[in-house]
Amino acid sequence: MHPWISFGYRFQIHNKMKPCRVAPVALAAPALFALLLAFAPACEGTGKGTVQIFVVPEDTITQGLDPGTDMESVQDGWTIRYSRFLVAIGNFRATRTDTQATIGDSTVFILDLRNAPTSGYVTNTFTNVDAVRWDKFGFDMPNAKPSNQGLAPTRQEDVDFMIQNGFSVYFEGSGQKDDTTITFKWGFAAGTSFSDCASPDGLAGFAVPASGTIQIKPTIHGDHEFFDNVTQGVEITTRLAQWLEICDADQNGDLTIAELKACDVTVALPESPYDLTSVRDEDGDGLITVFDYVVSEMRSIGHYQGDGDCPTRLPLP
Ligand SMILES: [Ca+2]
Ligand SMILES: [Ca+2]
Repeated sequence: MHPWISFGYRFQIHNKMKPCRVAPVALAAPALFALLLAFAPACEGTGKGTVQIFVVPEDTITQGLDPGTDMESVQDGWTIRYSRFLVAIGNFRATRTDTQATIGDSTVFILDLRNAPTSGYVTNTFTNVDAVRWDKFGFDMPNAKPSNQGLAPTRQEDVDFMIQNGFSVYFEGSGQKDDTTITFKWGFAAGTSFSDCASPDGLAGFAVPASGTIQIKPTIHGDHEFFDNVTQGVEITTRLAQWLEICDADQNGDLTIAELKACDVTVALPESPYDLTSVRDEDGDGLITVFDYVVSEMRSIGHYQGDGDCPTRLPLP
């Protein structure tokens, strides 16, 4: 094979995402070699770009869930609203499998998602990043620790509250149906890492555009404790909230963690429609209760680019 043709062949192979369309016959003319180099920066994989991380709350957190019959609604008539929703999130990281190169920042933030800026919290900006597909992306939602940082408009007292309690997630809100209102204030140490994130169209990680910026949006969902199973991948589920009233054993209109731990799943979350296959005994009391169910759901609230999933989840301290 002519050396220039050979070069052209390899050049194309190494730019799998968007091969440079230079015909081998052109490469056979050494006079055009400089021309080829001039075009090379236009091919993906040869430039540099910027990656911005935005932490975004799903609108179930900011606006709540409404009752109704469509897919996203609460099917059994309950209206859910949050008044406070705090998370620990960070250690954003990406790897390209082909070279094992990595980018990332281990900083963990405490964020008030109920009062998040309209476009989310910009937590990180990585510059001078190879303009290729970084196919492995992940992040952590660990139990809050003293080294964690707040970001405005998150209040320092909310940061301190999360750190003092070691929560990964904390929320306050209510469920309302007809004349019944059930309030709740729950924190969980449900530290979890989320990896192998893919966007809703199934593409792994993200592609950095040469001389451009890609916006990465880890998205926190606010409806998982009302699912009828612990989903992985596409969220095929029905949203139900009657268990809020069933578990309020003393019927005082406030559902406590203690009541969740005492709430029998066979009564509150009966088979058909509930599938508790993935629920673990999170508090180690030897029983599967509604508390275990809610904690298991809290280990699945980290998503990617809206409804994209991060199917590899592992417990974190
Ligand atoms: Ca109660
Ligand atoms: Ca348990």
